[in-house]
Amino acid sequence: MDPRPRHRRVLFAAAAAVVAAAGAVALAPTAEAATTLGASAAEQGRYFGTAVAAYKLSDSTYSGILNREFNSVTPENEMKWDATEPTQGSFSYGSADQIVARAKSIGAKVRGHALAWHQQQPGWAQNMSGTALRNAMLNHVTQVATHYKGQIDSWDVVNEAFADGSSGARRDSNLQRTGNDWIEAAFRAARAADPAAKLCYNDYNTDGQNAKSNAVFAMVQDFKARGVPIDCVGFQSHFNAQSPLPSDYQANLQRFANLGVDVQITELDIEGSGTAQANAYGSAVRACLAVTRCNGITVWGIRDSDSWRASGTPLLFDNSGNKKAAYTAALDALNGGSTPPPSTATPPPNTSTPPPSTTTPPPAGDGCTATVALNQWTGGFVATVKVTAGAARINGWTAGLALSSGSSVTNSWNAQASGSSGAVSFTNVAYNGGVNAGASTEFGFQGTGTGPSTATCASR
Ligand code: G2I
Repeated sequence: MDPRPRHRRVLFAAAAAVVAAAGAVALAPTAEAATTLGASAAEQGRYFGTAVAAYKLSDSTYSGILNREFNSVTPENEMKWDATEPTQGSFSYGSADQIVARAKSIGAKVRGHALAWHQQQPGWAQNMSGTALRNAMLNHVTQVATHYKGQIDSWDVVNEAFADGSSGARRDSNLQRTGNDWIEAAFRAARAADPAAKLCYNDYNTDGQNAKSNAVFAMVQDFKARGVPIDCVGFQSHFNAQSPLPSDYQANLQRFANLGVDVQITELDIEGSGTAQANAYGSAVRACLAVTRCNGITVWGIRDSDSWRASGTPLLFDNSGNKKAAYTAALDALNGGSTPPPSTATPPPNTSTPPPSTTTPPPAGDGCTATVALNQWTGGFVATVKVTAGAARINGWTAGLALSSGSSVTNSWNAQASGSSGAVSFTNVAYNGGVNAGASTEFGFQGTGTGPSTATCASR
């Protein structure tokens, strides 16, 4: 059953067709479960985005994942003050324009980041103060927002303007020293320049309720009361052992939404690995989905190696661009599926079935083999199936698996499922049918009951 209103389904299908026509992604093979983060978020009326670095767009692994998975992008550094106005009054948009062009070509939204911030200011601004700095900042906001007028979904107008800790005070900075009203002045200038963009205040350590988020809350409440134009609040959500996903994350997003602004998760990354990391990603995604005004989620980079905290492996793809357990958990949460229980209940042991150590040559006519890595817990499982071509390239494949009685498939990705219980088969989708000799591709599925540990493979 599809709970979405018909117009939404039609819109989504049309959007997906445009993207597919651009050669970027394949259509979701099943109506129930989309197979990419962006498509799945779109089915929920939301976006799933990533920070993008312009210089990496020529990296084919990076670009391939970007084009396939995401329907929103945030330039990681390219729209910051030092990048866009390196010399006062002289603007440089080359790298940022490249990212905006890519976003357009894949049908993705753009989050603008960031117009006014105490960091990454050009040297000339760092040395300014008082009225001269205030005017320079307002001119910067006006010029950049005008350049991108009509192309930005949401702007981080002001970034990180509050102090950490218990003071609830504004952060001291050259901008703050131009007068406490610098934030609202920046928002007014941005609204005048691009009335269609949503205007956000963005910060970190505001993800749960604390002195800092209380101070931001009071500012937003005051802005709404006085008619200062503000439309959204961004929660960066950089999590690690010192700063874990707060238990009141959803409640905190909701209390801001209740002020009449949208909320967005803007720079999500969660240090860790394996099940613990996957569970945290699942929780973060579900928190957003539970808040009607949570428009979307942006992760702060694609592969672990792209992260500003690379050593903490905080992202959804590993250094080679493979999907991590965290990816599956995020996608599963977007699809509304059940997530494996936390490891405390039944330790989902690392029961990956190792691929057979002796490779028997595939029988004639069957130019592929399939192996299953199974993550089984009480009552459910996730199976990741690796399809490997034999001595010749194959142009399509079907993997067959036998489910035990009472077990069934609830959701699959990167393949078209046929049947959900007993003998089930999975056929390639448009983008992963061709596999070169000796090379592999992976698909996966989730189910209830007990998962299979072997698979057969037939090629075309
Ligand atoms: O620090 C993490 C994020 C916190 N919230 C605001 C975000 O804008 C911020 O992003 C990071 C970027 O991920 C880094 O890539 O902001 C850093 C700067 O504050 C960025 O680092 C800078 C390096 O410091 C520069 O040395 C380098 O030239 O990246 C620049 C471009 O690669």
